[in-house]
Amino acid sequence: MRHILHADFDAFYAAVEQLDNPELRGKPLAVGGSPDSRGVVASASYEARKYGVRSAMPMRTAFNICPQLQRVSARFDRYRDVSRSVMEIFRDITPLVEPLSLDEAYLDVTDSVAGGQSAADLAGGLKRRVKQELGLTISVGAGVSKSVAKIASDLEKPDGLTVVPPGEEVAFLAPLPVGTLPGVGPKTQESLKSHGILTIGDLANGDDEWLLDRFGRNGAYIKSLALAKDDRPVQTHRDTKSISSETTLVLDTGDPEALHELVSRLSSDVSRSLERRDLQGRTVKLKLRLSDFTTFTRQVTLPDVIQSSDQIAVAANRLMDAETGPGRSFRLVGVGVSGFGAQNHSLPTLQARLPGI
Ligand code: TTP
Ligand code: MG
Repeated sequence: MRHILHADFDAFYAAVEQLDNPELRGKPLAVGGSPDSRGVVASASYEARKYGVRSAMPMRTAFNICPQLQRVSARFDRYRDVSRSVMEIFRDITPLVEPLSLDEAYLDVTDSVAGGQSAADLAGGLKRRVKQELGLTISVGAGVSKSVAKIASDLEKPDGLTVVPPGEEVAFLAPLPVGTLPGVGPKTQESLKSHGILTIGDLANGDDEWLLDRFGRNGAYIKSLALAKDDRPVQTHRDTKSISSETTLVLDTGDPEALHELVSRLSSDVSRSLERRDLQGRTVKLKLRLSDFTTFTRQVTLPDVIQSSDQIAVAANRLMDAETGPGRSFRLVGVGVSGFGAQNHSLPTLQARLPGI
């Protein structure tokens, strides 16, 4: 049996801004773009959430529903530093840390629990350390699987701590709305509702055939999550060998302009994934499938690590240009970045933490 913690900062960007600027503390705050330039809310403080302000909301709407709202622009470098520091605290507890984004991670604490520590104590200790060393609050969930731990961490936000004891996960999940499950988005939720499936418990008792028919393999997958069957292991960065994104075209094409556009879009997907995981790589790979299904890859290794969408697109499009030609059309294009080895996580983290120690 595994023991997994899921930790997630409360109102991450907004909390960092309130930490750095005491005048913003206790006030409704949104971090994001200006309402004049169609900005959106990236993060809302819990004070702002009382008025209904939420992530991804247009900033103009946020000001309409909360006129006294304070707004600041995002400072990504600062959030990245905080993220590195918190991941280092997590790695002090276990080397098995899987960052999901700058502000959340899974921790596999199976060994510590086997050694006699309780998941509740480990989670509580983690929260205390983060508060002491970084001045910020995280919410932590503990359970025997990733999905249970993740759902648990969200339950008592902010500053939450929810432990689901082994064996109680099905009962824990049953009363929650089905949309709480990772993988059940608004559309799936709507469709499930039309079939009378409102809670995770309803889904756990759902008709296999209907689910398969309606959602394909994802139907079986979400039902297994509802039954608390989830044996995905925690994967550290060391296990992440590459990040990629690919698309099968509706119509095969050899048009250089269309291919450039596609490669640029895939590059931006890859860049976003890299940013979320705080990874940079040196090798850019292009995967191609021709109309006759011949599949091959081309790759280039650069002198320096890269992460930005433009840098990836330049390298990938150069590889693409070498493959386009008369009579050649493509049915699949993929872009990937690998070669993360050159990156050193611990150095900047240590520097960022020194002042707090
Ligand atoms: P979240 O963890 O989803 O949100 P949060 O930390 O602000 O609030 P909480 O966890 O307490 O509900 O996302 C982490 C950060 O990612 C968030 O602070 C800002 C950024 N983000 C965006 O930029 N746009 C978005 O739409 C979302 C959801 C998050
Ligand atoms: Mg968060």
